[in-house]
Amino acid sequence: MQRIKSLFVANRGEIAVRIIRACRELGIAAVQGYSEADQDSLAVKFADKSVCIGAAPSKESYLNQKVLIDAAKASGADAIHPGYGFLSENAEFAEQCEKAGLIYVGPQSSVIRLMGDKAAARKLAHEAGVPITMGSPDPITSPEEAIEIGKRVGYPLLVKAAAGGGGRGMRVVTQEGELRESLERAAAEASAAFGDGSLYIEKYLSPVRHVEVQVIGDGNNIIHLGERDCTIQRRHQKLVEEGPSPALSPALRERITASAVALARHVGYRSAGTLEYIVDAAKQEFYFIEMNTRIQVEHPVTEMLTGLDLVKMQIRIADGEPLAIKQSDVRVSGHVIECRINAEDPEKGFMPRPGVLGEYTAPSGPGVRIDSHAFPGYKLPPHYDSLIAKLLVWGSDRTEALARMKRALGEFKISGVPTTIEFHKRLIDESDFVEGDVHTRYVKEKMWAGHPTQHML
Ligand code: MV4
Repeated sequence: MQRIKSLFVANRGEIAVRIIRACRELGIAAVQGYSEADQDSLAVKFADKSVCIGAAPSKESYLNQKVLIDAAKASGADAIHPGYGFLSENAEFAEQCEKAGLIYVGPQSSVIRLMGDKAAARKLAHEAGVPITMGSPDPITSPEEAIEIGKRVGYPLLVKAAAGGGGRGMRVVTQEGELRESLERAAAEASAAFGDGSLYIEKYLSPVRHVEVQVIGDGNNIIHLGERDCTIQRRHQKLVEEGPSPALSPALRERITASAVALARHVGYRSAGTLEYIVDAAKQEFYFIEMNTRIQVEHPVTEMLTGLDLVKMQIRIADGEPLAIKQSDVRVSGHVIECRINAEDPEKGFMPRPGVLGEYTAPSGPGVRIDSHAFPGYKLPPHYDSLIAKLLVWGSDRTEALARMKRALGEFKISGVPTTIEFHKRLIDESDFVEGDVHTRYVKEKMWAGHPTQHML
């Protein structure tokens, strides 16, 4: 007994298109909420119905909770999908949807709230037996307490905002003499940015890789769908994701995925979620850092590796269906690489460069998937992120995937805006990347050394 007959898409761009496609395959009508800047978007063209939800600035449209919920109700939708970014990890929004009688496609609002507190999530991980870095067990209450922790775990330290995440509000402290001032500044920044100045402290590990485990559950049956390696990033913006991670031995993979399932089970997780870890490849050790309670940009990496449709699974679970598969049904096959094609200028610190696309010719052929909302003549609004397309390739092994990505990048023709295509072409020829020998500071230190940066990590 399918309850969801019509679903409201509270997002834009490629993920809106992705959600509409899932709805279409499930026989669910899709209602697209769009801002004035997105009137001519592919999502509006593909949806069964569309509703303008306000002006171009996100605050007046994609972040306007009341307008979105009212529009969803007025359209007759039974459910709402938040996509990624915007309101996708806002516990208040999920709760208001539930109160308004809309099925929220995502975890319970209580779980979003729990994991949104990154200090609490760290503690839950510890309870579930998941390794965490040395540091404060709770948010710190005084500079003296922080100094004690510093003496115990040693420097460098990383001061993190409990309400932050994704690298926002993080600060490296190299010695005790800097600690007081760093705490003051970090607390002030966190208060201003998140309305919550709570901080916690961890030993800063470097160099590390960034590996995340995809989980999906119905609250009772909770499984993992393997990992993705997102080490190639710059200023916490991911540029390339791949799976399986070239840095994990089979034994380490077994442990990290088992730990993710243990933590997801500990909170009775429902929907798709991702557990982020940092991995010390040399020592073959891993540490949980945070959990994302949304569908992620890079979810198609996992879809291509497993043959599963994560967005359809999310919708079915939200509709009350039990998860249709068990862990032993999941097979990760081959190797997948995703390159984010952004309208950015890598020569200018990856500065966003919105504009109008002239030519837009996307690659295709064996093993290629493109998730995009772009087309020739598309005007990229300056109000949102600069993603033009996600280019994914599958290969029977990493070598084939690399060759295929190189071939596909060569076919990709975009004019009118600078893009990250040339960056990816360069990366794919770097021996360190080919050999899988990279860390999270690789792009900054090895590939764009000497270019302007605006960030400390
Ligand atoms: C760390 C770390 C090193 N040591 N925590 C960045 C994003 C946020 N989710 C947590 N992050 C990090 N936490 C400790 N104790 C290094 C990072 C980090 C990072 C992590 C994943 C992907 C990219 C990164 C880039 C810089 C720093």
